Amino acid sequence: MKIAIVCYPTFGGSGVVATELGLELAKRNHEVHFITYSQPVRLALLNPNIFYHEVNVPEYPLFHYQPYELALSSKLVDMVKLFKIDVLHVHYAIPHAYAGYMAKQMLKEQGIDLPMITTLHGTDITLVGNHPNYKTAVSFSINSSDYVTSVSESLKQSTRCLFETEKEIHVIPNFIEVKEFDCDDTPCKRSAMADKNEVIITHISNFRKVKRIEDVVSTFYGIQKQMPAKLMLVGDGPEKERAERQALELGIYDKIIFFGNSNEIEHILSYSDLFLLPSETESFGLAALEAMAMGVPVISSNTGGLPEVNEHGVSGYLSNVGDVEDMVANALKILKDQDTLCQFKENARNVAKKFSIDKVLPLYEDIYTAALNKS
Ligand code: GMT
Repeated sequence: MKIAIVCYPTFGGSGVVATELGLELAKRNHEVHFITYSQPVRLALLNPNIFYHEVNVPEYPLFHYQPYELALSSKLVDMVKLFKIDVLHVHYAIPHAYAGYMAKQMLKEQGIDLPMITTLHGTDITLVGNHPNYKTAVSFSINSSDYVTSVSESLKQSTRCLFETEKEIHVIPNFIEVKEFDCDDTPCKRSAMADKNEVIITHISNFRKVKRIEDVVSTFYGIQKQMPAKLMLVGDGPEKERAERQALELGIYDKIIFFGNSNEIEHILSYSDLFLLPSETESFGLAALEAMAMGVPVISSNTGGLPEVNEHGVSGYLSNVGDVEDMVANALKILKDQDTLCQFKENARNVAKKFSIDKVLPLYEDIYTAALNKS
């Protein structure tokens, strides 16, 4: 099948899912065309089944806002015709589903029926898409898609609550490749990050308000009062400076390593003991799944789709949003002795296996086939 994928090319979860999906589809002999404004960060173009087409938006001084959707929909029409694309898969409703719909309409005029699948990822529904200024267009885009998928049951329910749509929504969770790994094999040494007696706590995100970075730092503060510990903060975003200030105020700055954006996620996770994800809302929590796949138990909030990923008392623990005291207590329950920690690490990996790419990818292939047969 020839599949066009539209996504954000950045470090965000939706872009990562779209890129990993495309790479895996290419391995299974599908021809995959990424269409976006820059090369996705995790995209390696070494596979002959992978293509990348850049959307250029010419700057014109008349425009206060440059019309990306217009350039994207034009590019889609051109690429679909040139490469005889079978299906279009857009990730993140805004503005991709809207631009995809316009491309579909233009192609229809030329006698081409292009089925469009829209995958809802989270903030396109719960935060941004729900804003009154976007809501009408997002509702329209969802209803105009041939198939709609969401990354969790929770996001499906939120979409039903927040938008006027009777559209069937297929839940296809985030996925992961659970690899065999050996901590000792990693080139990046644990000893460079922490002393032998220190536990390593990790958080990875885009440091937006929704991630509640203040709770990450406060939870770590509580843990390190009870046992020697280091905190690794990976990623970049608007809340990072505030986290630095908080760490200084609490007197724990020297116990925190700020990494910034990194392509070494697996290495960092391979020597982590615990992962923190206390988000305000989280449609799925891909970062938690990535941690679990590397055998890292998760302390998270119980919001959105997180309970579908992090099994309470098995792969980690869930707490109410903002309940730092409970998160500290739960973290200490896991870290209290080596046997308990090892058990949670093993459990985390086993739970992650439920989301293995081999199980999830066929669900997308089925949707593509159904969409193609319908058109
Ligand atoms: O919140 C992020 O980390 C980025 C965001 C995105 O849109 O790229 O992630 C969303 O999509 C991910 C992939 O489906 C989900 O795993 C994240 O839970 C979701 N983020 C939120 O709902 C806040």
